[in-house]
Amino acid sequence: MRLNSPQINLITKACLKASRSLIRDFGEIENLQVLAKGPGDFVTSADKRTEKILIEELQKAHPEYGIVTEETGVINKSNIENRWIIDPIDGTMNFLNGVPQFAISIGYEEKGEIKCGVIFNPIMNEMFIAEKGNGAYLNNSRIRVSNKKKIKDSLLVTGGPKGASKIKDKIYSEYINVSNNVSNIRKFGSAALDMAYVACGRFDGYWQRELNYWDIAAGLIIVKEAGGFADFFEEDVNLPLKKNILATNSNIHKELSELINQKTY
Ligand code: 2AM
Ligand code: CA
Repeated sequence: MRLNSPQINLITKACLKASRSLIRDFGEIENLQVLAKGPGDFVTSADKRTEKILIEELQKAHPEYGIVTEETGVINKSNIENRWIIDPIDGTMNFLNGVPQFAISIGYEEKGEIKCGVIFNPIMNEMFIAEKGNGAYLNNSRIRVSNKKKIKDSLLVTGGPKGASKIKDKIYSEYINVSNNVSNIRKFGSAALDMAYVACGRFDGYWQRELNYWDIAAGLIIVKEAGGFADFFEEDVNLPLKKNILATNSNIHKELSELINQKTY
């Protein structure tokens, strides 16, 4: 592997350290204390413990960096030049149900641009890594998006709507519209892994509305460095923190974008 920025080394070390307790927690899932955070959204003690370890490890090297996390919120708010964007467990619902489809996701952002990212599924021992200009990797192997040319032959992945969504009908009709034009669609429950799977060609494309930045920050650079496209679509001025994301191989991007933008609802 030829990725060697100090930030990548820091993130991968932090992920490996945090994953030890995460793997233990996953093994004892039934004993975990579960708190309700809201409809369709849960937080576990494992989530908090994982995040604490990640923050401690990253802060050892750069106490001055800004940090945006799912559980703690924003640390060092004034530093917007260098920021870690952290999701300690993406795919919390899977984790809680004993489904091994979840990941730690960490992106490093410099002057508003994601420079590198890591998505680590500790159960499958799959670490997806990318650094701007240096390609994307799964463990030690270079990865690329699929070469599927036609959207009608494509296998896509999506997610949502979340329990509290106010646009459920819109999301369902969009799903129907897309599914009528592709080979099939999966719903795996981790935005970070959905993007990582597009990056390594397991899926040809992914779209989802109403995500948070930490769900997809690392995925953005991993898909792009794997030769794919990743964009936000339909930014909502009333919900500036929510992201609608579209990530595909290099062939079907325009077609999927058009399908999503067709107003059938
Ligand atoms: P999480 O597991 O960290 O909560 C599942 O479709 C994807 O949507 C996961 O990446 C999940 O992240 C995210 N998700 C679940 N509930 C959400 C919410 N209320 N707001 C934004 N994203 C959510
Ligand atoms: Ca998440």
